[in-house]
Amino acid sequence: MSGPRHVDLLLTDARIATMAPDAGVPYGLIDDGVVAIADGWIVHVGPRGSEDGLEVARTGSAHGRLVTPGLVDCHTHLVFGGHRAGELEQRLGGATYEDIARAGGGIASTVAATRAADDDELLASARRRLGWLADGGVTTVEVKSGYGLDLDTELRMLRVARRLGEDGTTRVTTTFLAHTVPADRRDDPDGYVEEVCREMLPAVVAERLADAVDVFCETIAFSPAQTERILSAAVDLGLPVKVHAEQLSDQNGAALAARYGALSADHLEHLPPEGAVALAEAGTVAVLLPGASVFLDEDRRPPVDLLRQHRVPIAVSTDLNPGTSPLGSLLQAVNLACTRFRLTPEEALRGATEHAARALGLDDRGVVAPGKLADLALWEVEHPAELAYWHGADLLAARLLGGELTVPGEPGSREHA
Ligand code: DI6
Ligand code: FE
Repeated sequence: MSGPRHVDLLLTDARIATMAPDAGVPYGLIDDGVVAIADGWIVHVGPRGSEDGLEVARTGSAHGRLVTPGLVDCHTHLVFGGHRAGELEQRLGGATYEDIARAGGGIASTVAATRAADDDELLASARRRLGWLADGGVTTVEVKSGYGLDLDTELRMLRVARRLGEDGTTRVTTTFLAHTVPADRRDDPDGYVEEVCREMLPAVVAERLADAVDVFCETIAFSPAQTERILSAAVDLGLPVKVHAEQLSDQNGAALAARYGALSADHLEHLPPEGAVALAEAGTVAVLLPGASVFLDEDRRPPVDLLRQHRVPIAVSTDLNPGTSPLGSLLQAVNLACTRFRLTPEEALRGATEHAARALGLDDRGVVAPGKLADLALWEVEHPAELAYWHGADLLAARLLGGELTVPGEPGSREHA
């Protein structure tokens, strides 16, 4: 045996919702616990006193606050130009999301604004939105492309997303999203799909700009056959895949995603029973996006009982985007997942931590346990269910990213705990 284990920081007096899946108690709760951190990683978690024998350099008290894993937002489109507040007014006047999209608004209008923005503008607005999420306890965020639709702008979006990660305030994973067929290619959608597969994806891979590939499988975007062509090209290039599936209609997108071993199938309001079975068999995570459901005022809800029955892991995310979910708080999505989709607070919090990490294919975060990154959120609440209960409230006291403290309101600040 070597000597006592060196610890950089011992966090004490913490009520820890570890979210460990096998803990046998709700939320994996440790009422009065400690977390030991070395080199940015968690090396020990346990009740008060369990730290005996560790060689501790520094101790910091959580003062009885609730500690959770840093939140993981596994589905966002937070890099884009402009905004679409005008469409809210149009929809309140009676137009539907599909009406606006077919009339050349919708995604197409954000594509125009994104192409027109230079890299610095895209970076500045994305940083601001990332700051909202970080101030709400998010430590890892997935960022999709998909508002360029041409090679140059798609690459620019992904480079901006990578630069957000290099800021070091929040961990960023990137996804190339085949979002829709651009207006000037509507006469030859299959030709556009071939361009995505033969030019865009290889260029993205050559620059290592994407950690995954996503396709919007929908009547206003890509057909199941086109979606399959893109998934297959992505898998051939060695990239994990995911699908925007069954958001507005049943296209069998979830079953298709499962067939390609997708990390996740996202939205799922129109998921049929066979789709749930397919997700379960493939181990694909169901990502629920209640912000879009509320903003579009969709009657249809994802079949949560069916997902539970087949033990499909459920994640919850903001879907932060300018058209269907201008939502800058993951806890708000957790709240809506409960009030609108009837998830339990524990399911919803697991959906923004453990299962969200799984939806990104990451097993080094999302749980407070030894061997995981020291990405933590400290909250001004007593019970973890409160995280799903209060909404529109600033509950975050602090975040730790790799063991380093950041304080809400200063997403760029890096002071030591
Ligand atoms: N589903 C959505 O809800 C967003 N994209 C997608 O695939 C909407 C994107 C937009 O309207 O800008
Ligand atoms: Fe989305």
